[in-house]
Amino acid sequence: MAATAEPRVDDVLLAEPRGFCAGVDRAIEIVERALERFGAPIYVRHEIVHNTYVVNDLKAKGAIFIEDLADVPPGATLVFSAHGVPRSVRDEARHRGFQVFDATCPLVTKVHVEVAKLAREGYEFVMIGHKGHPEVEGTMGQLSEGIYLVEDVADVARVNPKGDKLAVVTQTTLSVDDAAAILAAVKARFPAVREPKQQDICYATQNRQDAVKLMAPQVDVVIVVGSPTSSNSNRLRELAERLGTPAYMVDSTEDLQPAWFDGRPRVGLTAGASAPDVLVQQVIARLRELGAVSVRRMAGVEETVRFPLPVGLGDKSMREFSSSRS
Ligand code: 0O3
Ligand code: SF4
Repeated sequence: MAATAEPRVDDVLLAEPRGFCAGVDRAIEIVERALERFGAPIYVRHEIVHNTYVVNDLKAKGAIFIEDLADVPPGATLVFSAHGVPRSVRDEARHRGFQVFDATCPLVTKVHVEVAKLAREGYEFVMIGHKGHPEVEGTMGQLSEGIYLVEDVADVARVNPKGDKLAVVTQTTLSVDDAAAILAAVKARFPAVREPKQQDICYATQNRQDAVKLMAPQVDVVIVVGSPTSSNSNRLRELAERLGTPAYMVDSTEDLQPAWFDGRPRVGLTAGASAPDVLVQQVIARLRELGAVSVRRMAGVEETVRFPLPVGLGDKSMREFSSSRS
């Protein structure tokens, strides 16, 4: 019997931008610098970012990832993950006297600050996000009450605020289109609802989704590099599928299945905000083994956002913050 030929990839199109955002870059650097400065172990509450490779790499360097502060010994150095923490966690860490470095993305902190400020003015909140996600727990956990989670349009009907001052906030990594539909439903039910001046969905989420919207119609299959726990990576895969292009998420090259490219020679490649470029390069190398002869970068928005590191973790790192929203 004749052997079946392996499916052939011809062309790889790389989405721009893709991969690390400024918040992820900063969060990983905080753990690395804490390890350099204070030595192992450094405790990290929750995965610093939702990526298997990043977490394993930091574990190998001496980071210990925990979910419960009860697992952190007295006197330890503790880093909060990029997704942010509820106030109760921050308070507990302070009471137990840990040396804390906060790797919460400044764009998540901005949402926390807004929630706290408006709550003092008497507002309640609708939060658009995914139940159980650490960022949602962190943002909702800025208040002890008066913040109602909606995951979809149907949930909006179930919100029953006690007063008449209502504001809306969102998770930073949502599907831009889903969030707009849910926000429209919130505004239809509560016409006076207060919206953020600038949407909470961040520049990186917006830019990566915009890039997939451009790329997906030009290819036969989309590969998203990202871990299953990564919300923003899942949204990229889902978006490509919604645009009619089969799409798969891979945590590493081992997940790539040649059958995906059967009769689909044009491959689009992108990566979630927490997926390191080394994995993208490994995927490209594997696609070359499968026959790819051309690897082209799409034109896209250049991102220049940089966030400074926390005080105590470095000076040469005080990089300027400039905005580059698309
Ligand atoms: O929030 P998400 O699951 O997408 O988190 P990741 O994959 O770690 O990516 C970084 C985004 C983040 C820290 C929250 O905005
Ligand atoms: Fe910050 Fe956006 Fe990156 Fe989240 S995805 S860490 S909010 S820049």
